[in-house]
Amino acid sequence: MLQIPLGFKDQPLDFDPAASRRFRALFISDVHLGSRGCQADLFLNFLRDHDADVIYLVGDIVDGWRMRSSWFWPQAHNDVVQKLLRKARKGARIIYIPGNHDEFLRDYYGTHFGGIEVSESATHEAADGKKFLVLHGDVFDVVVCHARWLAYLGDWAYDFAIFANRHFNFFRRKLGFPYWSLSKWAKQKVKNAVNFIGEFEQAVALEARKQNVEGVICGHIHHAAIHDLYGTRYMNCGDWVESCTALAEHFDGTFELLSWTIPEAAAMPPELSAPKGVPAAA
Ligand SMILES: [Mn+2]
Repeated sequence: MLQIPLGFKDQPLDFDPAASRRFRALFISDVHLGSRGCQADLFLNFLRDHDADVIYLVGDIVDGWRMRSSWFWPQAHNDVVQKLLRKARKGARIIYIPGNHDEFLRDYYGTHFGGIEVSESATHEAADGKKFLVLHGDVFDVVVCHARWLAYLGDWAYDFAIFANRHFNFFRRKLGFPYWSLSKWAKQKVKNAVNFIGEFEQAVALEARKQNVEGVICGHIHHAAIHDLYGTRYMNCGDWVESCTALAEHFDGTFELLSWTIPEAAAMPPELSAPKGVPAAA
């Protein structure tokens, strides 16, 4: 099949429908529609070529926190929403688990729009019967920031911190404060930045162990991964701002990280190798 350079609005896209990749489940997080960093053209392209029986939107799909201050909603962002609604109409089950950037959707747990269900978290049962907790992951920010203190204080402090964090950003938003970013915090504390991915992964994996499931599927830190380093299976979808990755479950229950890149990018002149009108990630 001919691969057409991706992410170009001014070039026709002509995918062979027969060549589309079909999965049992797809997990996508951190698309950040409504922000300038969002690689909507690439994501749209990915959606055209990939399909699944169940699609989990694992948070921060829409960047609502930003939209409040400045409206940024080009056609490609609209096309992504249309494409998802269309997939729902055609029979895919789509479950939207809000993250911290689209937490305005947290008022809508248990409801659905255009066939897309909104839920705080989900348990995904793989083809082989193994169960996985699906959540965005921002509730663990507090654990990452205060890991040493919480370990010292014990289980109740850990549980309380997660409980408090669940409401922390909600009140910040209601009071009109700017969004508090974990990654910004980590970058300022250079020593912690090295460990913060590991600490996040550890906190999320622990939650899977507590809930007695095989593992966890999350997003939030924009770092795709599949591993068993912390006693349970940890899988992170990555993001569509920098890395353009998604997690897929095959029909036999095995999982794979998909990286959506432009095969011809290396051969293209540098000014053509990035989607137009998409500046570097904020
Ligand atoms: Mn997030």
